[in-house]
Amino acid sequence: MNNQKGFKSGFVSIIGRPNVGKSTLLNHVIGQKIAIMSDKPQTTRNKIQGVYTSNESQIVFIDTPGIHKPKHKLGDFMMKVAQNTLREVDLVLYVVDATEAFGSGEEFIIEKLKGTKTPIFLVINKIDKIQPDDLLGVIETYRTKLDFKEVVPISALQGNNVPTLMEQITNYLEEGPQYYPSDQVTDHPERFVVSELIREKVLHLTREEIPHSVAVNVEQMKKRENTDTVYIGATIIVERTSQKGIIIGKQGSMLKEVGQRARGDIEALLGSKVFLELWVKVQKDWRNKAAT
Ligand code: GDP
Ligand code: K
Ligand code: MG
Repeated sequence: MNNQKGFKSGFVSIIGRPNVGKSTLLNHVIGQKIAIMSDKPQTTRNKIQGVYTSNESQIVFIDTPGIHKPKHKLGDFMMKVAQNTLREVDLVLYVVDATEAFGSGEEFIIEKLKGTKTPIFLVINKIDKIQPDDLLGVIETYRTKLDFKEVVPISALQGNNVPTLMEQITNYLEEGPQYYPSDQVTDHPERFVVSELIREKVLHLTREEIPHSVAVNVEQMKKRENTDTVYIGATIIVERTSQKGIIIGKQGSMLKEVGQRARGDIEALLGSKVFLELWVKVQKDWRNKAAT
């Protein structure tokens, strides 16, 4: 973990209308530098979409649901949630589509943004689809609507200018701690659920032979570069060598079965393909040790 002087960290919210390229941007940023992302809705107010960690900084991307025009009552509520989130983050990336004419959807979001003191970057995406000359017009249109701290044209798809965007973001962050380990990208609840799913399979398949005290520690959970696969490495911790033998089974057959069943559930949980690697470790009295 990094707590060195000069290390910067902060929370950033990516907002914008559907299809402007928010997910593509996040995937591009996170895809190279860690991450697991789940599209599953979560009940927590501030869903972490991804964590970018470099030697100099850590940027935690926070989802901001409900920034669009509300269609019903829940929409009004979501709008409040969105505005609270915008207040709490350090920086807002407002992503727009360079190929789309400015319209009421953007007007609506800009009205909401006017109420926040958080610095806002205008990120003009899909510049690979327009002529350089046309970009100036797009910039001018938006500039007159709101005071953006930075205006950054990018192509999230091809990666053009994304490194510049990351630099600009880092410039706006304050010195701070590394909140999450470099290999971690989801918040704790998901890791916990994953470990519980594995534990459940162990207990179910081994019946009474393995006590409930068996523990599962998810060591790594990481999106593999340029794939949709999430790598998960986890250790099953037992107290006796005999228990280790049972969990591994004949020629590894039991562990294989545990892994296959757990993987199915985890894939459903995360909504992505999972490569699951399991180890079994004997650690005498781990419960007592853990308590001290
Ligand atoms: P979101 O709804 O804002 O998350 O948008 P997505 O990231 O899902 O992107 C919507 C569509 O726009 C997808 O088909 C993307 O491939 C496409 N897209 C996103 N960024 C770019 C870009 O920079 N250039 C081009 N040409 N297409 C893009
Ligand atoms: K969003
Ligand atoms: Mg999206």
